[in-house]
Amino acid sequence: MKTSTSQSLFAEAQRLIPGGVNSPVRACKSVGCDPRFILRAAGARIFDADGNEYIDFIGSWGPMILGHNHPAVLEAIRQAMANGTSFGAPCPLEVELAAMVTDALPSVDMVRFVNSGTEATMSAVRLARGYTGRKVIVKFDGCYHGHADSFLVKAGSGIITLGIPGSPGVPDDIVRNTISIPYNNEEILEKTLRDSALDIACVIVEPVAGNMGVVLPAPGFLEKLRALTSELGIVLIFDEVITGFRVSYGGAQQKFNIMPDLTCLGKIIGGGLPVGAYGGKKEIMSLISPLGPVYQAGTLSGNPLAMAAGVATLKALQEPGFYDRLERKAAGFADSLQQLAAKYLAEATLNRQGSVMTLFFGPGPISDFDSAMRADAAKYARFYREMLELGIYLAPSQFEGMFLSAAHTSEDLAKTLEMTEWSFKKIQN
Ligand code: KE4
Repeated sequence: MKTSTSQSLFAEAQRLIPGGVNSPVRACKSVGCDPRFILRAAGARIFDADGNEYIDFIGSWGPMILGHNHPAVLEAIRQAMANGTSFGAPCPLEVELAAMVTDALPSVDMVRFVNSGTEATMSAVRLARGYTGRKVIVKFDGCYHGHADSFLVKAGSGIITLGIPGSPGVPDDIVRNTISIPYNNEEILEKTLRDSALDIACVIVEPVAGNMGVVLPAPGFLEKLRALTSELGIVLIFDEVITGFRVSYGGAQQKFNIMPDLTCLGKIIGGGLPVGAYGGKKEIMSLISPLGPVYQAGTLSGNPLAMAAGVATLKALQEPGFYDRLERKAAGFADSLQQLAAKYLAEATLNRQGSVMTLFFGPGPISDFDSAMRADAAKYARFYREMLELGIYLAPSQFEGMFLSAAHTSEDLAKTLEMTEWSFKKIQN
């Protein structure tokens, strides 16, 4: 593939932007190649600056469940744009999207929109600390909740991908108030919560982990987590930035029938524009300024264009049968991928929740950070590079998800499987 334009853009970008990217995982460092600079996207496809076309399985890291540039989303943004891009004042679209989110999630009585998943999770943790008067938060190894200081302890996503233990710049007294324990380990969970109950403000969890690769909750794990946090008066925060409106219209909490105290959202609810949100029980959300004393604010929160994109996206997701069709498509693709992996790879484990999945190049079962780390990231990197050259755009990390959308056709998936078989053969030796 010709990549000279991307290469020269990357050289210039590295002069001006740390690592040449505005988010580390995009630098493709862990998969041993330079990033392709993308000019445009449509449906299940993206097109780079050298004119190369790819079938896209990143989908902007989750938002593009409808596919890129869905006509209804584009039209909604166009209409909103004609009225102005930002008011710094409340607008009707915020109310409309808030109503859709609270209707979709019975555990969410009230919601506050922010501009990113990180803002959502950091605000939810501040709120939990304000509500309980306690300082300590509990997270799970390999889960990623954005880049706020409290979360950069044994975190997933770019932290795993770049192999860094945490991050300089996070003061010890912040780290001291974050406990990170193994995902899916009920025994350690119970001991940790009971030993420090009086100090723990909240547990924040990805109900389906997506940042150490996709890792599903073990049967009973989320139920145990809910029972313990309820008993001990600890706020349970579901970080549904990936799973919200992805694994079902009501998110993982609907799928697994668990009512968290607070929920964090992002990605899909912005339809590709910058939106995050946190919400939950009125008793807790009432503490948020200006209603209550816990402060949180944002210049562009509730931005009309982003709200319009979110409303249009959620309306499209309400189409009868949307999730059933996506599930059938994803299940069929995963089965075929699993068969190819079994045929060509010595060790492979496919974890999937609906339309988000990860093929680990390592032995299963993969149920937590340590087992995910057994995967052969170097082999994945070779696979990634082969697929990229064949026009298949995967996550540039073994420890991220692969996202299918409504826009992926059966021909797209058949071609992807054909290219996968070709790539498996190439990396075998
Ligand atoms: P943002 O601040 O990146 O919008 O959201 C942070 C976040 C919070 N919670 C979960 C479960 C998340 O997955 C994320 C962000 N996801 C990563 C990819 N797994 C974003 C990609 C990137 O960092 O460039």
